[in-house]
Order: sequence, then C-alpha cells, then structure tokens
Amino acid sequence: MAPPASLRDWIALLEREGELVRIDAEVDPDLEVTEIVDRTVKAGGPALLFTNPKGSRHPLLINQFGSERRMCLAFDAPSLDSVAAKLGDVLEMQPPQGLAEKVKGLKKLKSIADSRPKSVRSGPVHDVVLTGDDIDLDLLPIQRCWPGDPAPFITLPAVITHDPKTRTRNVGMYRMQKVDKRTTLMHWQLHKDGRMDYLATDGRLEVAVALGLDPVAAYSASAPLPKHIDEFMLAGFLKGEPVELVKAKTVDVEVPANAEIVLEGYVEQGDEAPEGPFGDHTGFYTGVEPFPVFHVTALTMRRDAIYPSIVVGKPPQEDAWLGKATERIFLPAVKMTVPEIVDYDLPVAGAFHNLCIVSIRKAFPGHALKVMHALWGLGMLSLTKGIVVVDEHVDVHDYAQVMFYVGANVDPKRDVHLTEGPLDHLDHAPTLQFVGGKIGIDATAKGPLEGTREWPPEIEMDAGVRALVDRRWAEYGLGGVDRSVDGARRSLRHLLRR
Ligand SMILES: Cc1cc2nc3c(=O)[nH]c(=O)nc-3n(C[C@H](O)[C@H](O)[C@H](O)COP(=O)(O)O)c2cc1C
Ligand SMILES: [Mn+2]
Repeated sequence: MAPPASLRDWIALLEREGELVRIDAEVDPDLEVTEIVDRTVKAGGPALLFTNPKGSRHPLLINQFGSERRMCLAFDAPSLDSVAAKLGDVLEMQPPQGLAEKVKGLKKLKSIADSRPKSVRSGPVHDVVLTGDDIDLDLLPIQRCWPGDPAPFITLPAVITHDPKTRTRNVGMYRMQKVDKRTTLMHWQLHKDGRMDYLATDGRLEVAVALGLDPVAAYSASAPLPKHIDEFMLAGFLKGEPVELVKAKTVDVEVPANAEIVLEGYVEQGDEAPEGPFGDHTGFYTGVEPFPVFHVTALTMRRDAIYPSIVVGKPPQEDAWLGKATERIFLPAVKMTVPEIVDYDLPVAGAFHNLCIVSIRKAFPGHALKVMHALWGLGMLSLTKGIVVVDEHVDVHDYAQVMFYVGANVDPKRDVHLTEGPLDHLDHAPTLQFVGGKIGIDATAKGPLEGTREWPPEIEMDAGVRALVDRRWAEYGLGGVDRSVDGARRSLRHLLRR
C-alpha cells in the first residue's frame, strides 16, 4: 500500500472505507454547501462529493481531510506521528557503522533522491485545454463560503511559482477571490514564500494553480517549509513516489500531470486590487486589503474534472486536520533546532498561531525562556502569540493537565513574560497589523538557582501499589469503572471536542 496516487484513487479509497457520501441533490455552492459541511465537520462526518452543484457540471469534493482517520488514510499511515517518524529518521541520520547500517542508510538516501519531482511528457490534466475567450471560471462550482464574502473564493489550490532569481519552485495554498471569468486575486500574506517570489520580480511572474491533487500533494501546499525547499519534494518523500509534472501550455511552469484542474496565468508588479472581506480560519472576517491580480491564460482539465474545496471559519473546521498534520510532521524538524523540546501542541481553538504549548527537558535556570525565544525565532512558529512551557512529564495534548500546571507552578509576576514580535497577517487584535505583544508563560517547576523556595514534590502513587491494584482489580467488583484514565491515550479527536 502507498498513499493514493491521484484525487480519483483517493475518492475510491474513501468510498471503500465508508468515508465518503455522494450528494446527488442539487446544492448551491453559494453558502448552502458551507452550512452542510459545517454541520458535517462538527459531527465528525464523512467527506462529501456534491455531484450536482448548482450552476456547474463539475462535482465538488469537500471535507476530504476532516477527520484523524481520513488524514491517516491519506498518508497511508497508522498515525500522524508515524508520518513524522519517517521524516525524523532521515533528519537524524548519523554516519552508518557496519554493513547493515550502511545498507539501511542507503535506503534512506534513496528515499530522499526519489522524492524529487519527475517530468513526464503528458498527463490527463491536459484532456481539455481552454485558452483565450474560452476560459471561464464560471464553469467551476466555486464556493461563496460565508454571508459577508463579496464573491466566490477558490479555497484549496496549490499555487506554483518560481523564484525569479534562483528558479526554486514554491507551492503554497492561498485563497483566490474570483473577479470575473478570467481573473482572480491572489491572497499571498506578508510572510509567505509565494509573496516573496512576487516581490522578487520586476515585471511579470508566471503562476500555475493546481486543483484536485492526491491528498499528500494537496497537503504539502499548506506545509510551512523554508523558502528554498520545494513543497512537491516533501510530497514525493511522504508518498514514496515522485510527483509527476508536465509542462503547462501557456506558462513556463510545470504542473502535476494528473491534477483535476489547472489555471495558468500571471501576476504583475503593481497590478493589485482590493481583496476580501473573507470569513477566515480566525473565526472573523478579515478586512479588505490590496492583493495581486491573477490573469488566467489557460484553464486545463481532466475530462469530467472534480473541483476540490474547503471551508474555513470558526474552529474547528476541516483545516484543523491539515494544521494537526503539520504540527505532527514538523515536530522532528523543530526538535532538530531545539532538541530539549519533548512535544508541542497548537490548539485548534487557537487557530494555530495564537497558542503553542511546549514541553521541555529542563536543564538550567531560565531554560523555559530560552525555548520561548527559540520558537519565536523559528519559521512560521515565530508568529505564535502565546507560548506555555511545561516540564517533560506533562502531556501537552491534555489541556486540563496543562491548565493544572499553569495554575500550580506559575507566579504571575515572575513567570509571565511579555515581549513583542511579528504576528500573523490575519490577527486583528494587535494595535498595529503584523507586529505586537507576545506572552510566554513558564509553567515548569522552578529550582533554587531561579531564586525560589524549595519546590514541593508532586503527589504520585507508589509503583508497587499500582501494580498490586492492577492485579487485584477484578476482586474489587469495580468492573464498570475505567481504570485507565490516562491523558496520554486520549485521541486528538477528544481534544477537538474539548
Ligand atoms: C485551507 C487553507 C487556506 C489558506 N489560505 C491562505 C491564504 O489565503 N493566504 C496565505 O498566505 N496563506 C494561506 N494558508 C496558509 C499557507 O498555505 C501556508 O502558510 C503555507 O505554508 C504557505 O506556503 P509558503 O510558505 O510556501 O508560502 C492557508 C492554509 C490552508 C490550510
Ligand atoms: Mn514554501
């Protein structure tokens, strides 16, 4: 088994697994789909394939990522942590000793070499090629998600650009507001690589937008990789198969050969127009700001192309699971830089950038502060508004446990640290956009070198007594009582419901 190779294989897999429902009734992509999906996501329901969206001949797929189980099916992995382990394995490679280790090492190196995208001559994405006046975005069932949105938005694209100087490819997921049949806007936020490519050109930047990829390639567009790393390489590594790319028809960009739909086109320096408002993953409408205008020069499709979409809004929504995938998959990379980190959790309710809970192996006075500042300097985590640091034995995914230590171990005057730094583009709370306050809470146990009184021991039952009670449990006649109330075993699903 391997992760699904295309959106169609993925849909077939979801159907076999009872994870997809087809809706044949005519449903309006204008708001009605959102209300259905919102209820379905919150109930932990299946992926939905709207076969008859009003005004379009193309089916609309949504909620493909909306549960932990589907996320694991997408990666063909037993858990998101096991996907992370694959990456951690490569990141932590040591010079091999002995033949067996060398062979294993070679296999790992091969998996890296094989992750490079592969160019192919043709692909089904070019079954239908529309250019000039034939281009018509109205063909697609693009959703208007929330009542305050002024237009339909493409919400699940993989936007492909190249750095004009280095030619490095970048793939990112950025919403695109429809302007007319051949034009959209491109919502490249301030800190994103796509915007860097745009700013680096002094004229025109060619862009291709792929819609309807296999789930791992689609996920990779949302992954916060450093600018010089091609997201399709991560996809190839995680799939164990290179992403196959074919030359686009009207721009010098390669596109996934078996994408359902591709929009080719360009943006130009200085050509911007008001974008928004948009009901966003922050749970609020983000305001109107100028963003680049994307002119479509070709619309190519598979025959009977399926259009993929996602709704973001007040959490939890489907994107919670894309975020959780990133949280898990990037843990080994975070640990590479800050090895004292044991685990971290970005609560869904915190829209990912508002709060990070991190557990550390504390080794010296001020260690929690060191880790806070490291995270505030690390990739997209630098935009995190609040950080809570706990000791290594605390389960960061068990929010009640974390609250216990925040309450018990914190002297607010000593352990709450306020500072400033860059903030998420969409954060409406800071007085200035993009920059403002940060809060760090050190909920670790303090030592005498940190100037505190002696820290009291925590209450813990004797291991011998625990084993004894385990052995004798049946004798007590308490069969109905769950004896394994253990935070660590609670699934992410429970955390979402909390
Ligand atoms: C459903 C969804 C929608 C997103 N929309 C946007 C967006 O409109 N603009 C943006 O800059 N980032 C958006 N993001 C986040 C980016 O995809 C993410 O930061 C990604 O790492 C950007 O790639 P880059 O770092 O290569 O620019 C979205 C993420 C998801 C999951
Ligand atoms: Mn990138």
